[in-house]
Amino acid sequence: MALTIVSQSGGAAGGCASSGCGSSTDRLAHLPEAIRAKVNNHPCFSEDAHHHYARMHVAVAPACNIQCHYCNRKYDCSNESRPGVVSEVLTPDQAVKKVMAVAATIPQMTVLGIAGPGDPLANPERTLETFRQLSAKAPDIKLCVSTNGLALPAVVDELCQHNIEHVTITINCVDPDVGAKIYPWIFWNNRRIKGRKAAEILIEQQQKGLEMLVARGVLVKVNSVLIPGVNDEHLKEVSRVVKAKGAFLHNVMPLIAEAEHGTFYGIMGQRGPTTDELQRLQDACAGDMAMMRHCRQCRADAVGMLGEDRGHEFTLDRIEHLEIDYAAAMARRAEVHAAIEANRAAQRRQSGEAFVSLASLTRRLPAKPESRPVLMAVASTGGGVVNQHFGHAREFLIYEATAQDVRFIGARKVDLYCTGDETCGEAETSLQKTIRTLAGCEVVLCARIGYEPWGQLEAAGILPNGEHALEPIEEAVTAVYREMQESGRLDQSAPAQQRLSA
Ligand code: CLF
Ligand code: SF4
Repeated sequence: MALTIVSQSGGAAGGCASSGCGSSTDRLAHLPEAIRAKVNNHPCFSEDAHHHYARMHVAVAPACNIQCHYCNRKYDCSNESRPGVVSEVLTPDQAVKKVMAVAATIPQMTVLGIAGPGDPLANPERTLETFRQLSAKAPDIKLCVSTNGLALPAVVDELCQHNIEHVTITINCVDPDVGAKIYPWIFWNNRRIKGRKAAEILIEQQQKGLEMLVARGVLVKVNSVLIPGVNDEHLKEVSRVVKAKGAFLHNVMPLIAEAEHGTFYGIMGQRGPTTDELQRLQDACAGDMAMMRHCRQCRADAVGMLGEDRGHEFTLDRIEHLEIDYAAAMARRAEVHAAIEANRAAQRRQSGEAFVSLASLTRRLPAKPESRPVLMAVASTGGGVVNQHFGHAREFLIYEATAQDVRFIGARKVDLYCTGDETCGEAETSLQKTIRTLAGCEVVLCARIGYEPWGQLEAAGILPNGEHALEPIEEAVTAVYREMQESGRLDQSAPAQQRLSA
């Protein structure tokens, strides 16, 4: 079908089949149907959905009512990718136009989130006006908001009126003494309040907002920034408390703190967690509730699949003269979504069958330490399949395989080492960095790979594998694990340098 954006000048602008199989493709199978329907195509609330569907943010909310020690919203660099950073602040009208342009161009975009660059609820008129217009003009788009929670209780009812079914609250602590080390001040009832008292009010409002949303049937995700030495141990308690109050998902994210960002933590030399520390804490919290491990810490104006940013395609000067036939766009979007769902069902079937076959092999083999976990890195541009050239990957999806389970444990960003231009002279350095980033992985699955990186990966104890190109990721990971099991490679312990230590 033809593209549904028309410019004014007339030109086009452009279950595993069986639940409990051990595959993670349908971890939502246990949820009530109404909740499955809410999260099925939300790339943040459903891990599987993030392979298939995109999200976008509109930066309509410049002000904030608190200060976090890890934030400096003045900093704006288009190469940056972290929350609170944005290039262009939009009015609600501009934001609505941008959302409709993106929806028509990227039909797999299912969710519009407002996440900054300040706090959306510290800018209630701009945020709610954007939601108001979109719920009327683009009813097929899910609306989502992310907040620090200070102003949340006051607007819960209005959010519900606009059909907002997904809210994220950033909760870094439930103890004001911990909070006082994270938040220097809040702005509350027209006054600046500092120290422990500020943290106490913020925590009270966050918890009240969470309870009010849950009582109204809104799905709540809690984001927590892991700050080593400040709230690392405390986050297990946060997870326990928010789960008890009905939060749907907990997303523990690593602190990003660099001196050049100009944040308090960055300047003071506060370090972020290692990959290992992050994973250990996520695993420790997972006993209490579902954990999100696929967060990419998006910019407040991000557009596209998680991990990619196509915002530069939709700057104001590019979209201002577009006329969008949204009825036609909605029809096209529905077709694309139906095709994605058919593809997801087929992938679940294939991965389920592969896992049943692995489980059956495991039962036939004598008991050995072969079910030790194996980390595999996967190069994928989306769609839930192994489909990317090793040298073109900007991130690798990390899966852990055992004879009982295949699970996604995170994404690791890398520098693009193969640019195909004169920077190729620097390729070796970037490749070495990539190999360091893949520490702990024993296999890297990709669509293709060159001779040079193949040799260097092998020398580092990481086996490149291009034999499962275009297969569903979990099916491919299961198949490689089975091959390792059959060849006896799992009989040995993983080499020391492969242990997770990045
Ligand atoms: Fe945006 Fe956040 Fe909604 Fe997603 S992001 S407002 S819930 S639509 Fe998602 Fe980005 Fe992580 Fe946020 S990957 S930073 S969790
Ligand atoms: Fe920055 Fe968000 Fe904290 Fe406000 S709530 S200071 S925008 S990180």
